[in-house]
Amino acid sequence: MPKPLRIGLIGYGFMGRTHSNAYRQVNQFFDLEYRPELKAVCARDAEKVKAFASQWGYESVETDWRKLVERQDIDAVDICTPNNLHKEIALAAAANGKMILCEKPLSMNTAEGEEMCQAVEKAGVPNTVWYNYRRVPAVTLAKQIIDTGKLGRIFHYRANFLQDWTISADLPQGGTALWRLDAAAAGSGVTGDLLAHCIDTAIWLNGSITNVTAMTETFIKERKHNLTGKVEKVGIDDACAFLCHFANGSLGLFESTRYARGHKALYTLEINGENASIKWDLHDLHRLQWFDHKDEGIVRGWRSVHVTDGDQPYMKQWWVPGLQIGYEHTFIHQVADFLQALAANKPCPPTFRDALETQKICDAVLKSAANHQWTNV
Ligand code: SOE
Repeated sequence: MPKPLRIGLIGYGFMGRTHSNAYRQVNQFFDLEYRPELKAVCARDAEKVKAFASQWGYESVETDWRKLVERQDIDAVDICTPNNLHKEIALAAAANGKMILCEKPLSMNTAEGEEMCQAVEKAGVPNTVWYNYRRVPAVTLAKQIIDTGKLGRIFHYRANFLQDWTISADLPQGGTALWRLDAAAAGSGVTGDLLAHCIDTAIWLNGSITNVTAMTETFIKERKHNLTGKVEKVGIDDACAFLCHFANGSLGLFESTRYARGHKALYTLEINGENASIKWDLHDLHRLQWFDHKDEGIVRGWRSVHVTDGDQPYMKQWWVPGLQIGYEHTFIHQVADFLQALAANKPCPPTFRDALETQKICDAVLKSAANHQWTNV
């Protein structure tokens, strides 16, 4: 019988749903020593949080997160709040000896992130940050291939994360769902929200980034604020692009925007090595595009590998070869990995310390954009 791991979830928006779904499904598909138990969910609106609890099967509700992190019947706190609450909650949770699963980005900035790392390290509590795209089977396979050295010397790393949902000037900022547009709640715009994903995957696949040069733009300068009712200056970056050097000598090119009309969530990455190249696209997430220069010349070309076989990452837990999984499964994989790491007394990457590296790069990007200068990470 798996041991229970009693979860206290804080925040029930989009991410609260993806995580709850993962906790509920993980033991149906993975053989694990632990089983998440949905103990409590917390949010300020009592009626809405009760409805969420009954929909997802949480045993109880709280409307004050401080109560939740102090509860003796909670083992792990899952932080799904806007970014400006991550630090305070993580510090309190660590002080109460709770394990922490924190939504990305880790924090509003590096200084906050450093405090969070110190808190979990001092308390000795297991911790992880939900950079879920690492756990798309095709992306994990890319990592395995790169680690064999098959690509040879790496020359280029390219990534995009394109959306179009904030183009309307009538869209307000702040409040439920729209806190991502409010700098006070989010810290930054696409840099912390979308490029952070690209950076996390990039440093995992291609190693550390040493310096950056960036530009940002805020296309809509003022929006009505949902909490104050007033028209206020927009403080987030609507778009951001940066160039960088990786420590392995390769060059990086990253772009993210919420103003790419027609693109809803197009995350793509490409790596060009001396011997081979890899491409991946979130809209076709099972496919890993692979070009191997060592192939016989007359048939050499891009191969489209459909990553669904039992010997490919995570897939033997699912259906039969050829059948697909989706976005929600990346969160299930993360919970499975967290529970396996817990049983083995090992860290589950990205830990807070790993995610701090992404935070440092985001800060360097924003600083470079403000100063118009190359900036060291
Ligand atoms: C923003 O629209 C968003 O939901 C991000 O917050 C997520 O991290 C990303 O995976 C999809 O887009």
